[in-house]
Amino acid sequence: MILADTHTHTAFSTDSTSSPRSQIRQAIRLGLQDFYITDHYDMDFPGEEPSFVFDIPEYFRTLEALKEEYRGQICLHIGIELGLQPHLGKRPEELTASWPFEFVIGSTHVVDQMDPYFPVYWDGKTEQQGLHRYFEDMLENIRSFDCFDSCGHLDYIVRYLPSGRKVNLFAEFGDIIDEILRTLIDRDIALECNTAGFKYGLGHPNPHEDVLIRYRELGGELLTIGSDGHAPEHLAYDFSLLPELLKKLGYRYYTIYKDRRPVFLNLNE
Ligand code: HSO
Ligand code: ZN
Ligand code: ZN
Ligand code: ZN
Repeated sequence: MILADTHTHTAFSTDSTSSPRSQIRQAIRLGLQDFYITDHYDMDFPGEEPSFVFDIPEYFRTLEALKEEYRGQICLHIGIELGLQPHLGKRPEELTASWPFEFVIGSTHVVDQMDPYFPVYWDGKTEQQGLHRYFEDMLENIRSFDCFDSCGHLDYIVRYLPSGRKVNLFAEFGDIIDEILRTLIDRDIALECNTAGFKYGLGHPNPHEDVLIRYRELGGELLTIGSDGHAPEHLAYDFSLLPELLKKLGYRYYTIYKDRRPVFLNLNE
């Protein structure tokens, strides 16, 4: 079984109401050994009020106390899902250099001041243009930021296509996806397998199996696994499917991070 969930949220995230304690207790019930809370921190998230940011000192105070309280039952890791946008400059790196995060996910949520989660992102562009624009910014983020360990949900945007159609990523965007994967490999950044794709009814994790296969073919070896669960019932979502699926796609190991360094776990255990 998969023994770690490396991508989860609590009420420190604008879009979750789950207390950290309720998430940790569920993770223990599920039998996880390592559990990562990675709340959203998107600098300059669009909107009137600041959102998708949290009080960092309070986050560490709360989670460090819980880490101690549950020591021996589960290994809690204090992580962050950092939203990247090209114009943020040095700010993300300054943040990760200033605080002892144990694991940092770098995600592209906002492109041209819009999150594709909101329908307005799609106004005035074709789906093809909206998808391509998203991958362009992701590539720029991966090239320019040196502050994260794993690339979150590479095809996040396919969850929110207005038509709900299935996209053949390699037929339509193969060149840019290859460039994203090669850049991750060159920079020793992991690729995330995010099982929220199953929760969204896509029938595949994010990214799609084709991307996971291609990453292996190109020599990629760092694969992190996360549910992106915002509530207890979504933790370790469909993790039971993963050992067989990932072995079929050419993987023997998955990766967790301890103090920002990769540790390999066997998919057969
Ligand atoms: N970034 C979220 C999706 C969302 N965007 C909610 C705005 N609200 C995915 O966890
Ligand atoms: Zn979220
Ligand atoms: Zn995300
Ligand atoms: Zn997330």
